[in-house]
Amino acid sequence: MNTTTATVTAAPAPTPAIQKEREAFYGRADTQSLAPLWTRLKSLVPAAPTPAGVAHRWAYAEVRPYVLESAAHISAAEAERRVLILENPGLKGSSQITNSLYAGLQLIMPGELAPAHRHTQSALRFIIEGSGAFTAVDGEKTPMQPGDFVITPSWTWHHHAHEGAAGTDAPMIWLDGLDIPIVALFNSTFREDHAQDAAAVTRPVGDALARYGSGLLPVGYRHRSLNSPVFNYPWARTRDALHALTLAGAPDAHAGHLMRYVNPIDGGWAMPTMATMIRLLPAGFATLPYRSSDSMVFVVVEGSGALRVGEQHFALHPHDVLVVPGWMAHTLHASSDLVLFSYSDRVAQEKLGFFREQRG
Ligand code: GTQ
Repeated sequence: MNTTTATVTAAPAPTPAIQKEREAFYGRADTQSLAPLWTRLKSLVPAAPTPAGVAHRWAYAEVRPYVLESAAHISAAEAERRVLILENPGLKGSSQITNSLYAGLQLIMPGELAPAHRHTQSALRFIIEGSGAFTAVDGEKTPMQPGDFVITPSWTWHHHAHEGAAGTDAPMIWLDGLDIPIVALFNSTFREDHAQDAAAVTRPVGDALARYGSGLLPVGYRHRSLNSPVFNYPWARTRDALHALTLAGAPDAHAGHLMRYVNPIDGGWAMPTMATMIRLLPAGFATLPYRSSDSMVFVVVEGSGALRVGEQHFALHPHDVLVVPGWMAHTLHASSDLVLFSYSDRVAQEKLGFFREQRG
């Protein structure tokens, strides 16, 4: 029904003659690179987010063989980064998992090195399986262990290597999350290859965690990065914190026991463009519906259960990766204690003032 007020009256539909004149005008305006807003206003400025991409699950049991097979086709050195991109089936050809973010599964085999480079995109790593590999970021090596959340800040040199012996040690697989589409939106992409395969390592292993991630800070320390100075949040600590929470009280009805990875300098998010969180849903717990304006990527860390997005139902098993487009209400159900890592562009939306969420 059309709304009629003192100032807003529904316009009568244009006659074919008027419509023809308008089309002719649009054609002439186009020669001056001009276009009418009024034919596009509702789609340019919709009442609520229009779905970008689809909800989807990459079942780890199904995609793992492909990730491993990639090693038969190309080395980490030749590929530079041997990654299978998790491309949203609703965003084919975009290399995007959401409207604003990228995801991929990276594989490094024992003895391999992925050479040092740097770029303006920020990367997060969530370690899925394996042992014996490290990433070196801005002069510090950190071993990667399943469940660790690792940050590669914008424009920091980084390389990855597996120190295990070929044939005896396990391959290492992790999820890469990058803000490639955000940086592309601003067309501010820069990259540089390091002169050496491995950039210089100047600090001992564990240095950043000891200095900045122990509830302490060096006196007089001046922080100069937009990222947390802690660049590996080890799973052992995260798991202990989550399980302590289960003893302390009831989970949030819409989210479970939900925690965010924090920058110890200012209490903000750990990264400037990607918000990272971890949650635990106790066995038998089901959340009430929740939606937010950020499209979310989930990784199942432990346990099993289900994710419902509208009419869609996805069973959840360890290491599955899922995407929920923004503003789609969803619920989670835990069959066993269920731990989920997630990342989204929420931190960027909050800074720019348009993040929204709705419970129920
Ligand atoms: O490890 O530096 O998945 O530069 C995509 C681009 C990983 C990386 C990706 C990258 C990297």
